[in-house]
Amino acid sequence: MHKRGLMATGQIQSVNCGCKGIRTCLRCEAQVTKQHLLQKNDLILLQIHYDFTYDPVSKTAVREDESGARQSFVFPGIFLWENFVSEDEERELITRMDQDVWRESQSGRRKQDFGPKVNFKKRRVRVGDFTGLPAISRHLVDRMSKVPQLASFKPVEQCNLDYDPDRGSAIDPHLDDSWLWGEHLVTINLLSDTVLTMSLDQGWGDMDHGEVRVAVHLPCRSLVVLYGEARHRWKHAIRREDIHGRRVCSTFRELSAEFLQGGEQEKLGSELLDIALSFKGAPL
Ligand SMILES: O=C(O)CCC(=O)C(=O)O
Repeated sequence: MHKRGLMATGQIQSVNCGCKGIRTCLRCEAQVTKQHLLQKNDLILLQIHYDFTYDPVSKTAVREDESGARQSFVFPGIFLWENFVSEDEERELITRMDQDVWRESQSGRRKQDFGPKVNFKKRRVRVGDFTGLPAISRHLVDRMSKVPQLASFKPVEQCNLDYDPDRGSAIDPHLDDSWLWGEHLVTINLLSDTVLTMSLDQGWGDMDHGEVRVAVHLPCRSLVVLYGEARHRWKHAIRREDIHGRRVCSTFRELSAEFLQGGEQEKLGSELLDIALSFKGAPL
């Protein structure tokens, strides 16, 4: 059992990064004093973590407890494909991405979006300026369909994220929306190895009084699919300390049942998919 202090930093105003609310990166943290970081209404939590590592062969989460005894449980909902792209493809993908504008995003990330215009709070989606996924993704999407779970995967959105240790890039633990986005989240990890941290706040089995975390190692050029429990129950995150060099990822999302055949918004879904899969897109 590891005890560890976590500090939320309150609201920090910043002029030259994309952070809002409680999100921070190294750039905006440099603008405030330590005193501000420790101000009265900052939250300091002592949390207990149980840290497991995901074993892709046995599909289990494994750890050794304080006495050296091995604990494990089946961890459902992850598929990993190592070397999904070759080194040449990786170079070409990055070169193409870098020809487009990277926009500042939260927590020291930069991003490029190819997808419909969405207001998640109001549950509204429209085509907006969406012109499709980028041409270079066509062969990647074809290749994905070789994964049995992805045989009928039709991505309607691609989001490229750029992480840099000098900006303190990270993404906080979260669940992706499931009103608009469907069962599978598919991510290609480029340029450096990292760790996808899966977490359950309220614990698991005997460990019901602490946070349970499972480290999923993502080698450079691998593809990872989250579905089932890993998609809907476990939060996912990339921690700042797991970014060791520039890392770029592309996440592909499909539509939920409401936007597919027989769903209430089938017509809109079909229009969005036609645009997405024309592969003529430019980032928004
Ligand atoms: O960087 C990643 O691999 C995860 C990205 C992610 O969780 C997201 O875009 O919601």
